[in-house]
Amino acid sequence: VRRAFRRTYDVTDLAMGAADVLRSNDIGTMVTAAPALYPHMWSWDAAFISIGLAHLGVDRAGQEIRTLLAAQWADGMIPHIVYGDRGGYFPGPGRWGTAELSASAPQAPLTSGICQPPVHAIAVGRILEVARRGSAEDRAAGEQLVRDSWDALYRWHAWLSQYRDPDGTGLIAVVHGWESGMDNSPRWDQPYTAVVPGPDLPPYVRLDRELVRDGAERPTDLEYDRYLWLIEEMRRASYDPVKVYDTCSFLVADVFVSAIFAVASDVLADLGEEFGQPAAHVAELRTWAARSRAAVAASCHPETGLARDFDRRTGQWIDVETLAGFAPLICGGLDADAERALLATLHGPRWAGHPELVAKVPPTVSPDSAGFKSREYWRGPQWPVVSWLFGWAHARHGHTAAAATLRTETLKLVGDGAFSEYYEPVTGEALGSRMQSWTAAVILDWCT
Ligand code: 9YW
Repeated sequence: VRRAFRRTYDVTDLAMGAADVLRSNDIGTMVTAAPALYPHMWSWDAAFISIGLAHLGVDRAGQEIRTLLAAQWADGMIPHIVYGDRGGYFPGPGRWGTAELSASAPQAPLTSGICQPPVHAIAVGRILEVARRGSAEDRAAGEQLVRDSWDALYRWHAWLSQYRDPDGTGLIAVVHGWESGMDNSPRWDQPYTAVVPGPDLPPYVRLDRELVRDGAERPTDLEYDRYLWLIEEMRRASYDPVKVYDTCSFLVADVFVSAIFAVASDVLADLGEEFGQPAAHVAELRTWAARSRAAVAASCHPETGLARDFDRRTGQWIDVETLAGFAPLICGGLDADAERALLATLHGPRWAGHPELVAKVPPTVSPDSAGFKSREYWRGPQWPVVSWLFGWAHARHGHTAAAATLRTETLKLVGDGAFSEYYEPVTGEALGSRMQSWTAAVILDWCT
């Protein structure tokens, strides 16, 4: 029996609820990604969280970015987790061992040894916009943040270009599904078959299973074995980015990360021009942006029009239909007809406009696709944070009406005030963690 979905929301109430979530997850210099399930700082979460924080105080938003950048590795990588001083998450810093094994990793704070999608320049740009709507102090704080973070963000983009696209193809590779941010997406099923955990995989105990009762909402144990085995491989390469690229059994050019890299490089170049940063660095960012934008467009399947990942180990395109296929809508680069067609597909009856959905929010996998699992993490549920990213990109590329629809439909979805990590698309049930910080942050941005 389908539960009646009658969710009404009040924008002021939602904004107040979102602000409460951010405040209560704030442990001082970091807002943890979620209260119990993720009690540390995650890289791309921190970027979205800082956008939400900007509405509570530009200084506090800047502090979040500064906390993250203080953990940047000497070679330029921004790590995917910055550990706070609480435990409570597996794998913790001991499992990674980055401070002992890597020459580039900081001794403090402790971090993981991989990265996440480069949305940070987008966040700094958005914080500046919010700051410029505020007081003279807000404005000054926003501008100071750009000056203080620009070079670190440039070095981060340079790291991605040098170590994750060494041949200059425009597609940025990931060495772990976690780096995509879409951990167990069906995009990774094929490449993960080549990740074969050895008998010497050290034993471990999952903590997430105790916090999310319904195991069907989280990745499986086999998936976790593979996730952990990749960490062993990287430990053996001492997290040297060249060795990892050459030896790791998972190496996939990620079209969604590449699209984010393209548009974020443009945002960073714009900021660099405005704030008088070195012209040579700005020019490099423009080159990377153009190259990645073209590569994302060139990856599109000739019939479906969806962009595709490329398995660098097997030399094969990955023909799996997921939300990541709409990557060209994040970075642009298609001709006008193709862009309109892709936009229509995203909002049409196979995706966000699917007649079974309670809110017209893009699901991570189409309900019409064989791989659709309505409750399982990145295999079907709707993620408000991803919806915000598409909305931001729509607005940037002039698709104003589509941006407005994503906003109202996502607000409807989260109208229960749980600020969940993800939602069941057919019933609207809140899934995963409640009081998830990045969900609250993007809702606050949309409601303010
Ligand atoms: C995990 C924090 C992170 C996100 C990822 C998401 C999830 C961690 O949570 O990964 O243990 O499952 O997949 O994108 O950054 O919110």
